[in-house]
Amino acid sequence: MPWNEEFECMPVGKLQKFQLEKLKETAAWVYAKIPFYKQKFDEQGITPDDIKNLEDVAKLPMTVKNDLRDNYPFGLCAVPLKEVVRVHASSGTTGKPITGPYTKEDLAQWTECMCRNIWAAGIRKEDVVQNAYGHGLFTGGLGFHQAVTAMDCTVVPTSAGMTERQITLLQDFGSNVLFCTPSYALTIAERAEEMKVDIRSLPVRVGVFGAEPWTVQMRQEIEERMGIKAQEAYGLTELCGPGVAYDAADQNGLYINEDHFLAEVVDPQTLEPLPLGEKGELIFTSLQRRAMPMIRYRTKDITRLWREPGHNGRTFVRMDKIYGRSDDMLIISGVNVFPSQIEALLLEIEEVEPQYRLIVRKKGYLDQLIVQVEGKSEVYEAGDKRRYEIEGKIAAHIKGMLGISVEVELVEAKFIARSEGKALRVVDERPKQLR
Ligand code: DLL
Repeated sequence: MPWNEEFECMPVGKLQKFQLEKLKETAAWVYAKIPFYKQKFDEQGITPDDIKNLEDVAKLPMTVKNDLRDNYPFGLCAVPLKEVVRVHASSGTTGKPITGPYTKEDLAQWTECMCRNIWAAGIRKEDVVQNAYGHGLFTGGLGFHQAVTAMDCTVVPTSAGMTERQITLLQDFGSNVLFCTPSYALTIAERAEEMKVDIRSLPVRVGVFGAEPWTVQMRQEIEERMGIKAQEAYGLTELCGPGVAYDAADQNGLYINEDHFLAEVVDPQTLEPLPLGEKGELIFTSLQRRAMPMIRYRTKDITRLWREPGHNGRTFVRMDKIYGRSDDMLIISGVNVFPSQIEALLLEIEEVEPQYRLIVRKKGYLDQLIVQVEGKSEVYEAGDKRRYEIEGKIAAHIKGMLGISVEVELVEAKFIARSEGKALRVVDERPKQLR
């Protein structure tokens, strides 16, 4: 399956007409099939017939993660289970998991959306792909698997973990494509260095990374360390998994599969829609899903959207790399800070490794941020004086760029647990009621 030129390059007016038609269909579908949505529409005094243009999406009620938890496992499913051919789920860190059921058509559409992502990364039938996303309930493994299978690539489904074996298989099979989270890509690169394997000289030439926030600086770090191009995948279980948005060879923003997902950006406090270009919370309405459509789903992901002629004639609206999640935003000395801003600054310091953790504590009434980052071994081993010097340098850099005072702890190699999936970057030690 190649890319979908018809939709990916569709003139915007025609695309928006298509979106409107699908939005009306989806609203009618959820209103008829899902009591939860019927009730929400009724409470808001709106029916599917009130949707006359795309902006009318703003009249529809929003859906949040708790709605999915409250209706666990299949309360938001619009079809009987016998029409569901797959169920994925995401564990989340608190509470019940949320489910992602698919009809046969949903699955085919998801595969097609993923093929666009993989094609845009320059991957073709001849390629040998090592898929190190977790296989199972997580949408990453199977989502990528089914698409490369549809594209007739050679797929090696290693799943995540057993890092030494990942490296040995990369060597033995000569895979030239790697799929995993960006933090796992770093773990693989580091382990290869320890195994004295020159990963840059292996045939791997491109990776498709996603499932967690990572900065442009982190992308460059991975590209340099592995000698590859690092492309991106974005998505969430609630909408299908990966396949919602992806970048192309120009690595200039992620194209949103707009024939399937209608994107809005809203002010996370007032929930008012924001114009293109402004930073806010990303909201999605699925346009073609049948088993579990989503109406104005609040992703909590912060980004901005823009539209301009794209790579190879693509017309889809683009989103910036995710800056962070609104629930990961820290308020330090009155300044809003995303972990990604700290990541970008740490990666500018040559004496440290790209392995860090942010610890948030309460000190009196104020939040206190402790930045733990691994020093390069020669720096860490040079003794206390050198360590204090680097800690001071990092703190001053952060103060200079973000205006906040943080405590920096240079820690030794391997102090920070290595990730095989989504990295844990923030440890919140504040009492729950004070967060
Ligand atoms: O992480 C789906 C996925 C799998 C995407 C493989 C890409 C690759 P969930 O586990 O439900 O689904 O987590 C969704 O992960 O709301 C974002 O906060 C974050 N996320 C996903 N992709 C990116 C990305 C999968 N490229 C949540 N950049 C989303 C930043 C991302 N954050």
